[in-house]
This record gives sequence, C-alpha cells and structure tokens, in this order.
Amino acid sequence: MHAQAKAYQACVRARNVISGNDIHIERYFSAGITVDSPHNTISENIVETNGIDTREGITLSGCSNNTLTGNQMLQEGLNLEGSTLVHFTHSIDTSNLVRGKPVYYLVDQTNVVIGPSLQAGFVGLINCTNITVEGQTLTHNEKGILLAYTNNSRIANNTVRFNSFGLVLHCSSNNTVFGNNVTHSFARAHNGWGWKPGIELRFSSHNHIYHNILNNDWQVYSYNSANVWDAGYPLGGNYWSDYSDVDVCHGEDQDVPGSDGIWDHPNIIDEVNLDRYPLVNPWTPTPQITVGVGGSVRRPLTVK
Ligand SMILES: [Ca+2]
Repeated sequence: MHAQAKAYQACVRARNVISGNDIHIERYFSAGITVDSPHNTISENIVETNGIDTREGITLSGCSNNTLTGNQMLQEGLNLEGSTLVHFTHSIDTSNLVRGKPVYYLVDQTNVVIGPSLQAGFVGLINCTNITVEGQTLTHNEKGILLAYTNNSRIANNTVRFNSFGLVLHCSSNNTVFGNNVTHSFARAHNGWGWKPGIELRFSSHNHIYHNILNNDWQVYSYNSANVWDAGYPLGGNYWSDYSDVDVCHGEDQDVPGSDGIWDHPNIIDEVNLDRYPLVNPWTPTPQITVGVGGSVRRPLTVK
C-alpha cells in the first residue's frame, strides 16, 4: 500500500503477510490492524490510530502463531485477546515499538528481568516463570501489562496509566504485584464511555498484591480468583482512591485507640477478596541504606 494512503483498516482473515503498509485509521472504535487467524506475518507497518477512541494499534484476537516484526505503533499499542494458552502464543520481538519503545513479549521463558534500563512499550508474559518487571512506564495499550499462564513472577514499581486495562492476570498465580501506580484505566465503548478496571484477574489466585496506588474509576474486576491484597500489619495493603473510612485506631485488629495511617476497616472487594489494611495515603518507597560492602538494608516502613 502506498505510504500516503489513509483510512485503511487491514483485517486479516487468511494466511497473509502484511508488510510495509502505512496505515492510518480515521474510523472510531477500530484497531489499526486486527488479526484473528493463525500463521500470519505482520511486519514493518506504521500504525497510526486516532489516539482517542481505541487502545488498539494491532490486535491479535483468538488466534495463534502470528509473527510481528518491525511494526511501529505510533499512538496506541498492542492488544492480545484469548481464552486459552495457544491464543497468546505468538512471536513478537523487540523490533516492534509502541510509541517508540520496544515490546517485550515473553513466551515460555524463565528467570528474566525486565528492569528500568529497558523501558518497554508493552509487556506480555505468556507461560513464564520467575520474571521480574520493574520500573516500567506503560501507557496506551489495551492492557498495560499482561500475564497469561505465568507464575511466581514479580511486577514491581511500575507506572501503568492511560491503558484500557492497567494490569491483567489470566490463569496466573503466585505472583507478587507491589509498588505499582495503576491509574486512569479506561476505554471508550461503542455506545459511549465504558470504564475498564485497573486490575483484572481471571482464574488467577494466590497472588500477593500490596502497596500499589490504585486510582481508576473501576479499580478491580476479579473472576474466579482469590488473592491476598495486603502485606499484613503494620505494612498494610494498597491505596485506593475511592475508599475512605476513619483512622482513629491501630493494631492488627484496628481496635487500639490511636491512628496509624491505615483505615480502621477493610476494603471489601468481593466475597473472597479484601484488603485488610487499606492505606490512608499512597505508599512511597523508602530509600535503601548501604551497609558495608555488597549489602543493604531497607529502613523500617513508616506507614503515614
Ligand atoms: Ca487505623
């Protein structure tokens, strides 16, 4: 397709190669490229969506084994949709960029650290174990961070904002999610504004989720999932922008007079999920103190 073409939507329904297109989208509610069949190669496309009505530059929906290389998603990023592991099994390397930052889409990997120096545009962890994602700023994707069939991993100190869904865990358990700033998750639905949750959990239990800042119109959607939403007393749970109570007591049972920066009653998410110690103010990391050579300790946390 000629580089000056506009208002073009590529919807791939066969075993195709889409390569070298310059795709501009002027329609509302559409992904730049939507793929719902297996074994396509999508490469070297420049995808420019309108940046307002969708978070989907390239969507792979209910399909498998597609290969993405060298695509530039200028405004809106990646969207992976599916219900089984095979739906998330694609080859998407770091030559794909969201807003100029590389995509880290890990499949079947263990013991990997995606640290602050990498600055990902999108992170997807598929069938992975013991992965660390730390210090990333993830914006303008359908899901800021996606974990599918991923266990024993660590999502820490990331800023996840202006995505449709902030953080999504699908069939993922025994992960730790802490110190993240998950805010401004939203999407525009076909019939108006439709909010999507900051954190979505489906069939994902035994995750430990604490010390996060959650500021979304819809904070959590939890389906067939039971998780731990605090780090006990006195470390506390999460900061919820939409939860306030009284803070006149302290102690494990919040029954001793004197405030402690923890609301006196739990934030009940649903029948099997609650934050026992919701924070009055956002948690902030405490600087580490170097002790001797090669060691460090963390100062005791002060919950304000
Ligand atoms: Ca209290």
